[in-house]
Amino acid sequence: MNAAQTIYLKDYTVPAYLVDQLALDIAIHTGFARVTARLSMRRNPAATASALWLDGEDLQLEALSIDGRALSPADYVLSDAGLSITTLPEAFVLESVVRIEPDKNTQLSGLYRSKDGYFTQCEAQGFRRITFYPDRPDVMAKFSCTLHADKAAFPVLLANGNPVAQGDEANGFHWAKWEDPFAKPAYLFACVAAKLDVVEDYYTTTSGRRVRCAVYVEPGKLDQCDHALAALKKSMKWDEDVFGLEMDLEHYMIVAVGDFNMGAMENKGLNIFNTKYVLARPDTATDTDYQNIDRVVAHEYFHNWTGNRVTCRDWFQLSLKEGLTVFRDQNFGMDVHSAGVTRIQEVRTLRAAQFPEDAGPMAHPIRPASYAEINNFYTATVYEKGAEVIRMIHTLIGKAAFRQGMDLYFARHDGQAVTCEDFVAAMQDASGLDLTQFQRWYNQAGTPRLVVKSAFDAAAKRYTLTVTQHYPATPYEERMAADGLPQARGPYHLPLVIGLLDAAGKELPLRLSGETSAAGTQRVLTLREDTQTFVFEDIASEPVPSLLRGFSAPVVLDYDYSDAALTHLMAHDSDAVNRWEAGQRLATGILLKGVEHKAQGEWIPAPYVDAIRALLASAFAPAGDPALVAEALLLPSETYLAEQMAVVDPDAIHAARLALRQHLARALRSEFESAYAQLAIDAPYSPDGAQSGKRALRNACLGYLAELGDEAANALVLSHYEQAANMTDTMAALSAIANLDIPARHTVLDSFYSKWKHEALVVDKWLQVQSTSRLATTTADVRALMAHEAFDIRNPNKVYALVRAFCAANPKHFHAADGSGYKLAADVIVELDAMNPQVASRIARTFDRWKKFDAARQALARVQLERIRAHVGLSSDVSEVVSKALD
Ligand code: 0A1
Ligand code: ZN
Repeated sequence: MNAAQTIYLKDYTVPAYLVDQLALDIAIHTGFARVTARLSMRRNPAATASALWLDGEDLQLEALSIDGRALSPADYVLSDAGLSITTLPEAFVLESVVRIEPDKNTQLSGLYRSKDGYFTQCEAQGFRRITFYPDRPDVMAKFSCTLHADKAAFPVLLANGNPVAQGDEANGFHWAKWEDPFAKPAYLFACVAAKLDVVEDYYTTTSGRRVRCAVYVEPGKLDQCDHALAALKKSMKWDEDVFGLEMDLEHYMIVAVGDFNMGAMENKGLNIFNTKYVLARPDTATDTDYQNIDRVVAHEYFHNWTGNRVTCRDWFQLSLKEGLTVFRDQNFGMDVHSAGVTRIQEVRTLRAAQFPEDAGPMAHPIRPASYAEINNFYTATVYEKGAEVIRMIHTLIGKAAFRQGMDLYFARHDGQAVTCEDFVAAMQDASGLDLTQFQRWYNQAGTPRLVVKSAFDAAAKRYTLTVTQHYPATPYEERMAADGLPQARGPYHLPLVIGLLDAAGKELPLRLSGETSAAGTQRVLTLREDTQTFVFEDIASEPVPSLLRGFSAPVVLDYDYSDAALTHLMAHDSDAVNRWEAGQRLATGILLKGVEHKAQGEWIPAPYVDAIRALLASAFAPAGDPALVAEALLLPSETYLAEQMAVVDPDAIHAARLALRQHLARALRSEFESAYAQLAIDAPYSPDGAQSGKRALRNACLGYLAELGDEAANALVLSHYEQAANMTDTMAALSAIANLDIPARHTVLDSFYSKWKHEALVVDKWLQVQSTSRLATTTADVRALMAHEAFDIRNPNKVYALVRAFCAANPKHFHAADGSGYKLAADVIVELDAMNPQVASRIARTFDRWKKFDAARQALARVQLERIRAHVGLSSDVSEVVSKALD
């Protein structure tokens, strides 16, 4: 653990030595493992430096030799961070033997123990915790890996690539050797020695390669693998169909592990997944879980090209692989589920997670110019905003040119470690569109605000839109300037997709001044300047503009819509995102008024209730889409509302949102009841779009009815729970029950736990409904649950379900006026930091927006942040987050 030291993109230099081959040998013994690494190295002709640097962390060096000649400690310099050697031949074989202690590895980075065996996680810098190595993504080598372990305890031995040999050894051990034919950076290495069950299937690629697809899971869980395996085959087909990209190995393995810091990892041919994104059975997983599995399986699979075949030159370029791969998995999601719903969910996530990040102390561009701890940069900005940036290129140049750009990118860079500029250059060269200015998206932090003004000239039948960009500097720019690296700022190049609706809701043909004829009813307006004006001709009456369709750019759109205009868009816009968005704007306006008046008096307009009634009815019209209606019924979250306020009042926000839900429930009770009855499903469970959409709407109706709190409503919720035949329905009822202060609450929660205590992922759901409950006892309940047998602070999923959900998804209690929520978070961060800094740091991020609250809350948060910062031995992960927050 060390104090945060800043690393700069401008200091990048090429590695002094390259590795052609790496032969790894890992022997797992009781209490320790011995790792022998043979690196075939040569000087990098492009380098000026001549010293060799090998990263190494928590390794006990047992032997080191060059070309078979043992080195003595006088031949190298060894520190906590690695090893350097100055005198070396042009080419040589370096062999090291180290001892490591995977059983004590609570960080879950490098080689570590989980229940069923040993697993690895090497991104970003875990490989250096396995052996001495130039652990940087621009060093790509061909790996072989021989594993040795006790055969009875760890019968499955896996590594990247192809199995080439195996055998038995003395003392009940066995061994297996794997070879990966593709050169790769160390962060893509993986191995597993465990007791696991496996399910297999085959996929034949267009060019005829037969790929063995295998999912390995904890013994006894084979009945929860089908969906992940099917998702893998769907992803393989999709990448061939859409991008012409085929699987390049004969083995594609997914291994599920219960202890994992993140979602999943794209190691070449051997993905390691959090069980959360593999295991699913109708009675254990919700529709959302099923969809997430599709997306994460696809994401890791798509990395095989965008990330593995072409990787990142350095970690500043992380969005090169992540933004692009998220964009690809989003499009997969839009193709295999509903396009509209998928896009709406993305917009919601972006606004809930990324916009606040861009507005807070950790603001950074998708390609930051500096960082203290790279693990802190696996962020919503690098991933989700990164995907939006790729989507804008796609919108600006069009689908066909985008595909040509991808082809050119692979033609130029297959097998290389490259930069974001290389990607943009391929897109520019393929399309002919100048993307120089577009690159600002890679370098500027903060969410731009587009202020749009409209003017209508009835006599001239002319409609004018004036768009002004605002992009004030963020703490990131201030920090860079203080470091002597001022960042130039300027307007963005972005696509603003629009349409115009007439009074009947019809889309108008769009002819810009100077054009001879209209070109359709939807246009991509290109913005490049601080202020631009667009004039539309032949507009007979004042239209309602539908702006930023499909959320065509990651910006805040500021246009002074009347409530009537929003209701009109909600009912008629052909763009699903904007229909949804109109409803969200309307609700946001009402809720902020409610917050201002502390939900007193007549603050809910009757036309809004009518609009919601019409919305619900539209689900049952011939072309109705229940899934979209379910999305639209969901009010803006408390966190989103908080972002809209100058000084956040979490109690007033909670009260207003609850009051609006209760008001709608009372006003539309019979509509919700009849929709609930009509949407009952008889068919056997399937997570498909049609069925899950109906369930989502039915459960949204149940959620509203549960707000009534009378006997009939409570009885309905309890009977929904009793009759639920799948986890989606069970959780819909359970989360409502968790908010009710009724005696049945305890009985239900207790019986749920007894039924599911042996299914870790279901226990996580049980923890989370309690940590996100509204009830006044929640903070005390979370403390009590931390001492429950179901909780384990060393398991990231448990910490995320109980603690992170409390901090991030229960603003009323996290921001409690007495500071009890902040204290709870800080207690966990301090305790966890010593074991798993990455997870501790993720919890610390929930303090990001503390300066938006009132002075009393700020004072309470500051006490906790300072207490964390002062903690002796604090990790660089938490230190970076807390120091930036306190700045
Ligand atoms: N590359 C993975 C995410 C990931 C990153 C870091 C990890 O450990 C610290 C694990 C996974 C992905 O994008 O899916
Ligand atoms: Zn990824």
